[in-house]
Amino acid sequence: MTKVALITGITGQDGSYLAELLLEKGYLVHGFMRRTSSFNTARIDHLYQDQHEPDRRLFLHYADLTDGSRLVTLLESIRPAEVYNLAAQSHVRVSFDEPEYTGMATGLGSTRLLEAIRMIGLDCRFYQASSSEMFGATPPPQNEQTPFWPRSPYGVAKVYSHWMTRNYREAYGMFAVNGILFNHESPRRGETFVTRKITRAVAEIAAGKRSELFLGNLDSVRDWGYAPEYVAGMWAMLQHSEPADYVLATGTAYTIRDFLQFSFEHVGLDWQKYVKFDERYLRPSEVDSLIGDASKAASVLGWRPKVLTPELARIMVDADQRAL
Ligand code: NDP
Ligand code: GDR
Repeated sequence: MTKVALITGITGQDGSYLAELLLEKGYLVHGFMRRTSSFNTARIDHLYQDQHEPDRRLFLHYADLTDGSRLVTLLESIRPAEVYNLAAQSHVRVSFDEPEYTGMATGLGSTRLLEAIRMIGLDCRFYQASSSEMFGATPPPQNEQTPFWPRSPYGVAKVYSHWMTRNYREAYGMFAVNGILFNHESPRRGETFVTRKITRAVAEIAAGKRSELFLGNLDSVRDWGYAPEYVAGMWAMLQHSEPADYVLATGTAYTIRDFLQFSFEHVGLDWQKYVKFDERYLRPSEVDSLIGDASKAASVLGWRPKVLTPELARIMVDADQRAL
């Protein structure tokens, strides 16, 4: 029988790659998107099928994670076998400006979804997009046993969602899992995250269209992987016989300076000539170092990342040059 999946946050980076993967696997895919005054579907336009096509396999619905009754109504009618909760206010810096909204969407949004599933008695598997930001100030390497010490309203909201997901698993026997994903990027990464901000600037600087790039803290260490490989890991978590939480990461560590180096040297430029400091991009409390240990995902799911940060930077610069 054809499997039915639901993706919240289908218009985001991960949602778009996951929709592609599930369609390739033969699923019927339903996606929740927000109503916005201008189009927000650029990442999934290539998958879009007209409503009147007879064999349509992608269905989009307006829904906001802050609107619980809408989630109940839609889940009741779609009755998916797998629910991937990827929607969130996902920007760490912005979460300091909008802590309350971040709590409502990134935190309580997951509870609304879990509670909707429980209320209608839906038998489905649930994936929660947990984050390495939950580890915050706890030193690396971080794995499933590492204590959380979130350093932003975003990280705090994700910890809440993480524990609610575990609680629904323990309290109601739900197949609910947390994927604790370290940073993963791609040419579809939002333009205000540091990797994409850098690779877009590199493309523009190489084309002579600009001469400066303003950034904040260049010393933080991140474990950057390639988004399409990470959504395959999400799917694998929901196919396993037992629900459990998994870290996905490359296990490698680079600073923002390293990412600048990889990106600028790919077009033969010296980053130090173009990068300027702007304190507006600093965070009130920073996460200094995230380096993941994904050995559980490797041994249980057979998940192993192939693209590491230097190659990732080149993929993203190439894509931004083509887009320009
Ligand atoms: P994006 O920011 O690219 O996508 C977020 C998605 O959530 C978008 O579709 C957005 O819609 C939607 N959204 C935001 N607020 C709401 C809301 N109130 N109701 C409904 N939808 C909403 O994030 P990513 O794709 O990078 O990440 C996917 C998930 O994984 C997020 O939950 C993120 O926090 C988490 N995560 C990401 C990591 C990463 O490195 N990328 C690492 C670990 C966790 P719109 O397009 O309209 O803005
Ligand atoms: P992060 O990603 O906070 O790790 O969250 P981001 O790319 O925003 O920041 C990474 C590091 O770069 C430093 N930095 C800057 N960041 C941004 N955005 N803009 C700048 O100009 C800049 N200059 C320096 C930051 O201080 C930080 O140390 C991402 C999101 O996708 C989350 O949703 C996800 O959960 C985590 O990754 C894992």
